Amino acid sequence: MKLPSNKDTIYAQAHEAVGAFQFDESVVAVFPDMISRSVPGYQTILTGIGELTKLHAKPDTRLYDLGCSLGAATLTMLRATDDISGCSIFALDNSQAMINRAQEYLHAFHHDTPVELHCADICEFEIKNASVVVINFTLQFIDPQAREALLKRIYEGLVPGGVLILSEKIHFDDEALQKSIEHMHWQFKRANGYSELEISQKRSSLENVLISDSEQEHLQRLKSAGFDSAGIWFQAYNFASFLAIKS
Ligand code: GEK
Repeated sequence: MKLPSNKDTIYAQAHEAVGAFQFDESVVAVFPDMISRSVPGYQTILTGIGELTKLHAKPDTRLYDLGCSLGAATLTMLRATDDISGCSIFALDNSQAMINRAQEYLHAFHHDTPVELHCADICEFEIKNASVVVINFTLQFIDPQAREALLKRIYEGLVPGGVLILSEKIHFDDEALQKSIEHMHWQFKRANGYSELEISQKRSSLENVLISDSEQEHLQRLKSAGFDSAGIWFQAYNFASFLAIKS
């Protein structure tokens, strides 16, 4: 199910000075359009989150959507837990504007699994008795120094057999590879109607806000957090989703 959205034109006009990107009201109004025209494979990842949830969610456990924005992943997890008794979903975001709108969408969708929406920092919220934890394109906005501690807390909060689904924009340490794959991403944005001005202003606004890691850094960090099994289950250009399983 696609969430309704206005067209993203935030960077269509030249800004005198491009400020740091913020998840405010103006972004909330266009968010589903923005993310699906900017992140290759976004819808496929949402579908995959549903499938992986069906496979790994256990009765009487919690599921978490950390950095839920408008709740797109929460909705796919809700559908996937229809037949699993005693599950509850905790969806968190530290943008009040996102949480308010997510609340409206979730209200309009009938479901049996209870959902708690919280305006909270994912680095501080308690994670326990979890069978599925999703972080869909949010770790990249967390202070790099705080990332390992967050993953460790997630690992500790998972039940045996529980999984973390982590999607991120990644970079490549090899310069030639990085250049070519970044080109593919910009072509994807052009094909989706973004102008050169929009692409370059958005890029400036995300500088020092979205800090990516490489595939190797992610895998190393997941291992240090305690996960024995971890790997990429989906990748489109420089956007990848990892599955990590607690044995
Ligand atoms: C989706 N998962 O559609 N604590 C809580 N939330 C945070 C924090 C934090 N410390 N930092 C950033 N956020 C969604 C898409 S968007 C990805 C996630 C993107 C929130 C922020 O407010 C925003 O809503 C979200 O993380 C990132 O499947 O815009 O590229």
